[in-house]
Order: sequence, then C-alpha cells, then structure tokens
Amino acid sequence: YDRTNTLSSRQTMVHLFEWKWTDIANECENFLQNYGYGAVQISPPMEHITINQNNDMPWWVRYQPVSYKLDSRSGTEAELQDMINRCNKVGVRVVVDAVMNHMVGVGERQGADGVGSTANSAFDGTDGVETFPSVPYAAPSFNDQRCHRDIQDSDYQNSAENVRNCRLVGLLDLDQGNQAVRTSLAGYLNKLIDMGVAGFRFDASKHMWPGDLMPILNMTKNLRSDIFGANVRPFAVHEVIDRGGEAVTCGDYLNIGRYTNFNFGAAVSNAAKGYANWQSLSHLGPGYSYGNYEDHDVLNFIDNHDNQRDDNPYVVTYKNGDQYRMAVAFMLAWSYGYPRVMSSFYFNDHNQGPPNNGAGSGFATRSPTFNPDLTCNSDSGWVCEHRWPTIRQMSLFRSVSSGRAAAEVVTQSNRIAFARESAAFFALNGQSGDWTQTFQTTLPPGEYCDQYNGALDNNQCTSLKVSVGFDGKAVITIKGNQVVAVSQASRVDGP
Ligand code: ARE
Ligand code: CA
Repeated sequence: YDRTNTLSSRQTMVHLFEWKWTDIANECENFLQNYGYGAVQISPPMEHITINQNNDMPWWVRYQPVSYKLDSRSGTEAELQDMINRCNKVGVRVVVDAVMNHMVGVGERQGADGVGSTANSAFDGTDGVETFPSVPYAAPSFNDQRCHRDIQDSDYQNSAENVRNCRLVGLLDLDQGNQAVRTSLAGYLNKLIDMGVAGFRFDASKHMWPGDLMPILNMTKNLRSDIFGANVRPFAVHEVIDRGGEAVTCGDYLNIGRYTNFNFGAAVSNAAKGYANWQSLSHLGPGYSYGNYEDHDVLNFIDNHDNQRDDNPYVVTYKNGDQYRMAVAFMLAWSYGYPRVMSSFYFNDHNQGPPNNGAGSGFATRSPTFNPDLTCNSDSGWVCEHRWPTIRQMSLFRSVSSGRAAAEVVTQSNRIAFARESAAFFALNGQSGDWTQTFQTTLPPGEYCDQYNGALDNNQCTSLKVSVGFDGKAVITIKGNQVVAVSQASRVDGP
C-alpha cells in the first residue's frame, strides 16, 4: 500500500481542499498535467450533513458522513466519475479522503434544527438510536458498548484503547471490528476503486485499530488494470498525528501503507521561521528526529487543512508569504518522502466554509478564477498555493529529480545546497548576506534558468541564469534569504 501509483515523472500530490469535481477535472487538464503534479487528494466524496452556522456552512461538514452515496458539496457521482476519468486520461491520479472512523456528531438528526444532508438520506444520530439506513448502520455498528463518551485530552497520552474506541469530538464511533461494518467500508472503497481512483488518505486512522484496518484494506480490489496495469494495490496514507509522547504512534501503521508525517512540516517550518538552522535539515530523513521513518513510509507536507487553522500554527502557511514559499520549495527539492502541496481557500475564521454563493444557493461552492500569470484570482476566494510561480516550478523541479538521490550537499551556518544527481541543483541562503561559491551541480554543461524566482518562458529566462561548465561546476551567488533552483526542466539551451 506504499506505492504512490503516480506516473514516475510526476512526483507531487496536491490537496485541492474543498474544490468541486468539475473544477478539479478542468484543473487536471489545464494545469496539473503541465506542472509535474501526479495526484490530487480530494475532499471526502460521500454524503455528509449540511448545516447553517452563522449564515455559513463550515468546511468540516465533509467529515460527518451520513451514507456512502457519492453526493457531496463537491458534486454528484456523475461529476466525480467524469473528473476521475478526465484526470486519469492526462496522467493525474485521484486520492480519496476516506472517513471510516465515524459518522455524524452525536445528536445530529435529519431535519432537526436545520440539519440536512447532501443526498437527503434519513439518519438519526441521537445517542443510543444511531441509525443510518442508507448504509445501513444501526446501534450495534458503533462502539458504545466499548466506550460511551468522548476522547479526553489525557487519553492521547495514556490510552490507545480510549483513543480508538471512544468518540473523537463527539462523532459516533464505528466499530471496525464488526464484520458488517467492515463489509460496508470495503464496499465503499471498492466502489471508488471501480471508478478509477489510485488510493486513499484515511481520515483519523489514529482512532482505528491497525488490526481492523488491515483486513478492510485486504478486502479491497486491485486497482483498475486498464488504468494502472495488472495487480496494483491501492495507495494508502493514514492520518496519524504523532509528534511524540502519545499512546498511539505512527509506527503502528507501517505495515498498512504510509502515514502523514507531521514532524517534517514542523522541522522545515522551524527553519523557515528562523527558529532552527537550515543547515540541520541536511539530515532530514529517516531517523532525523522522532517519527521520521523510511522514505516509502512517509507522506510529507508543510501544512494541512487542520494545522493551518490553529491559533499560532506551529507550521508556516500561505499567510506567511515568502517563508512559506521557501518551506514548500525546500520540501519539493529535498529527496525525502512523497510530498503533498496544500491548496487552500482564504479564511479568517476557523470554521469558515469554502468560497460560496450564500444561503440562498445552499452555500454552493464557487469556482476559482485565474489571472493571466496562471495564479488564482484572489477575488474568487481561492489561494491556489499549487499555482504560485515558485511552487509550480518546484513541482517541475521535483518531477525531473525523480529517483535521483541528494548529492554534493554543502552546508554553512543557516545555508544548505545540494544536487539531485545529474538532474537538478538547489541552494538556499538563510543568512542576510550574499552567498557566492563554486558549486558542483552534477548537471550536464549548459545554461539553466533559476526556477525559484522565475522560469523559462518561451525559452527566455525571466530570472537569474546559471552557467554550468563541462565539469558540472557553476559559480552562483544566492542573495540573502533567497534560493536558487535549476534543473533539467529549466535548461535554457535545451538538451
Ligand atoms: C465538528 C465540530 C465539533 C463537534 C463535532 C461533532 O467542530 O465541535 O464536536 O463536529 O459534532 C473536522 C474538524 C472538527 C469537526 C469534524 C467533524 O476539525 O472540528 O468537528 O471535522 O465535522 C485529532 C485527530 C485527527 C483529526 C484532528 C482534527 O487525531 O484525526 O483531531 N483530524 C481529522 C481531519 C479533521 C476532521 C476529523 C479528523 C474528523 O483532518 O479535519 O475534523 O473527521 C493532538 C493529537 C491529535 C489531535 C489533535 C487535535 O495534536 O495528537 O491526534 O487530532 O491534538 O485534537
Ligand atoms: Ca474509533
């Protein structure tokens, strides 16, 4: 379940958080395929609750399943299928956010206090009733007999049992040990596999037993052979937030796919904020610090849709501008793990839903609009970090670096430079003064265009040019708090 199932030349996943299926289909065709993006993580596609909270619909309704019908705020089943087809056709894979730990919050009920759902299925989450006939689930499908309360803060340190059997923020906790529940969950995954997805991001895996997840995963079919070839297993990444000191660890999940490595974004963000030395990241990889396992075990990212909403986030986010650009660029340049780029909408409030057309439209999600320079128009409400010039260029940098080790690593205080063996070269200067040096880039001789502050545009370099000699060496000046990045994807004179 570790394999990314992406094309080998497409090495970056993007999370198009809360995007509509029709917009994702267009994005695969018009943008992602041209910029090295190999997969899209989509918001949960199953039926979920709808609510009106302070004249808005919060983003997190997507994490309260009502059934596995494929009708959601992002669109219908037909739109989902069309999007999967169109993305696969241009070599961009779809990774589904699968919510298997729970259903709605306790007490939520169809029709009560303005609560509804995206396919109008009946459901009653009243404590002890707990019926979801469209799946179907009923009270015995849930963990109440094992734990009939919410997870408490102290449980995270002390009790894997409680973390896995009690309710996460009041969400009705499914019993994945129950055979009928397993069958329903595997049926949902198999339906998506039949539609052509490449794999899953499993929500709240920390709150499910690996011994229950394994048999559910083993009930899944191979991926579609017409798209992926014969005998390909789905990709799986488990959302396990493990920054140390807890009863449940990411190490518990290594046999059933990758895990979401929150330690990576923390380390890179610390350097970007100036709390740590960039030089120290030359060891960022297996064993660097707690929770960094092998390359094939980790999904790495700077921020995600949860921690970007923290008060004082411990990671950098789009709100940090240049620091964020540098952090994401480093992630994409460095060889460790499978990287995921966050793509957000602008928000001020934690609960704020995606850009939408208001109560009258049922809070229908709006589409992004685009500027001539291919970035998203901020008036449309979408940030589209994945389209920022630096980030899209660094995704290209990564795609040509695929399978190439980091080499020729040079460090100085708060400075780091390295090559990706004969494919690319990256130098980051965290000091305020210039850094001028002769570097071994490992690149074939020629002229390359800096992809961090510019790009090759119609064979014209819009930024600094780097000349690589016959010995692979180049004299490069990196300005203070700047980066120079060049690769086979930015070669001015063509190969
Ligand atoms: C909403 C309301 C709640 C209400 C609930 C039920 O906000 O007030 O009680 O509904 O009615 C998201 C939102 C939640 C939202 C939920 C359902 O974040 O606010 O609840 O959707 O609509 C833990 C888990 C981790 C989880 C994070 C958020 O371990 O799995 O909490 N992350 C995933 C998703 C979230 C999603 C859910 C799970 C639920 O990415 O977007 O919630 O599907 C330490 C621990 C972590 C812990 C963290 C926060 O760091 O190590 O394990 O994460 O604290 O508590
Ligand atoms: Ca659970």
